[in-house]
Amino acid sequence: FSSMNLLAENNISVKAPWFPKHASELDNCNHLMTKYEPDLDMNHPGFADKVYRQRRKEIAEIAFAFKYGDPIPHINYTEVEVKTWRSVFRTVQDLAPKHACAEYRAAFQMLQDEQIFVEHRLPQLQEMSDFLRKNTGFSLRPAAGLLTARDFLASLAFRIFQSTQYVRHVNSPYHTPEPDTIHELLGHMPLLADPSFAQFSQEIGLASLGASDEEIEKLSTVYWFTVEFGLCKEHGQVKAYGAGLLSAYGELLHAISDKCEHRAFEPAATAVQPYQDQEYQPIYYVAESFEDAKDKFRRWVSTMSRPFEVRFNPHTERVEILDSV
Ligand code: TIH
Ligand code: FE2
Repeated sequence: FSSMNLLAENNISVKAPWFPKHASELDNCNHLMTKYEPDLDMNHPGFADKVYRQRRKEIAEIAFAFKYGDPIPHINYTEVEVKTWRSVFRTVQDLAPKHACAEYRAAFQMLQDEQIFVEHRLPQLQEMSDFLRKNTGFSLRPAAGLLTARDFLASLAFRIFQSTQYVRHVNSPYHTPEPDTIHELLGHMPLLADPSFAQFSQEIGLASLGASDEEIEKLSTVYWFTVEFGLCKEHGQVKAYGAGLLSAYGELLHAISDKCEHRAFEPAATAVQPYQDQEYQPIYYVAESFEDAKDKFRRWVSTMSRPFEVRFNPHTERVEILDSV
């Protein structure tokens, strides 16, 4: 890399917002959005449910106490929580063969073969983290709730996915506007075990390090319309790969119906499309394939303004900064 110089950390000549340089610094990247919480939002099904709110607090404490290198604590899920899991798991099992992309279906099968995906119990984050590490080098950290986009995206740069561990309220199993462990497990985990998709996820994360607020907003919008709600083509048919579709049976059926709009995935346009996160999406973006989405994304990222480049060193779990001149 003749045109690039490896910079010492204190040598960066340009001001950029702080970002983690090592996976252990993600201990500082756990800032939450205060939005749609059972304690604060009257529309939340848990708002009037004291037991549910207490449970959420208990599980949130685990995430706040977690430090890099710790094993992820085991949760004894209650009968009600297992019942919720079972309902959602069954709908995914029914719909995935027809509507999920091939990469999702393949990983789902592996998870069933390894007895991690079974209907009578929820997978634990630690066993899921071990599974991902074997397949793509991704691993998990527990998160207390919806994180700020900057913190969430930064972790992806280190192939670390911050995952909630609590369960949605039993009264709304088929759609919830906030992430919960069922969404993470059924929506995100299968694709994080796919090498090409894992690479795409990490590249969004790397692009976010030190980016301006405006660029973070664009990157999280791209993330929203791809990783969360993306559709893709497969032998001329439209399939789902977005985690928010694969964990919400109601929205999956909506996304493949004629009640919404499908547009071709084009990062520059997708990045500025306003979205809402309380109801089903009115617009979905369709990628030709993960490889194609990655190519387009790379080309678009290279037009961003950041005056340095970053490179992840998997041996040290450190991000190296390269001055691009
Ligand atoms: N709506 C999803 C579900 O019900 O499983 C959860 C989320 C997707 C995106 C953000 S939260
Ligand atoms: Fe998600």
